[in-house]
Amino acid sequence: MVTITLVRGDITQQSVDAIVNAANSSLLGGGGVDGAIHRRGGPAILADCRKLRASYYGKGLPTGQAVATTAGDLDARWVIHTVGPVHSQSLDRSALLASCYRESLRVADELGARTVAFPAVSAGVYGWPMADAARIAVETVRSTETSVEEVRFVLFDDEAYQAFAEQAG
Ligand code: AR6
Repeated sequence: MVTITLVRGDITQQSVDAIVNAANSSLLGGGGVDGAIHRRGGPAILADCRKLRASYYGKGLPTGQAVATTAGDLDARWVIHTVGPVHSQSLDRSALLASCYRESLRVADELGARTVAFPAVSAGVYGWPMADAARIAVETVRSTETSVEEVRFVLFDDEAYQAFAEQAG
């Protein structure tokens, strides 16, 4: 069974097989985790993303899916880009958020990654309430069959860390 660990910190500083990026469907970068990963990982990541756009994902990577690129200068072998749903008050998009974790683990399995770091997908710019984002993240990882040995949630601030600690504890 997968071991869940929690770290307070910056996901770009993690030493793991794969770092998951909370991307947008353009795959061409943005703010938050996405901006930090491209900044620290260097231009090789964007070059791979552009190739993916030109080949498989001309219309962008759909919400809830995941795809891997090089990790460039990061201390990891791959970045797995996933597109979280924007939170909605009127629509329940939690299945799409769960899909981000499941699909990222599926891609990690295909790659042979054993350690994977995740941010709190959708819980920043995309507005997902942190407690609910943490519940979906932990429940989905626990209920997904995977060869990944460690899932490390890397939480940027106290609120995020506490929310994940309540779920994973
Ligand atoms: N390490 C770990 N967590 C971080 C880091 C970091 N370096 N930086 C921010 N966080 P967000 P989203 C936390 O907005 O909500 C981008 O522009 C942050 O505090 O990065 O899925 C993309 O291009 C929050 O708890 O991702 C998309 O357009 C969590 O990571 C859009 O934002 C996720 O925040 C995606 O929005």
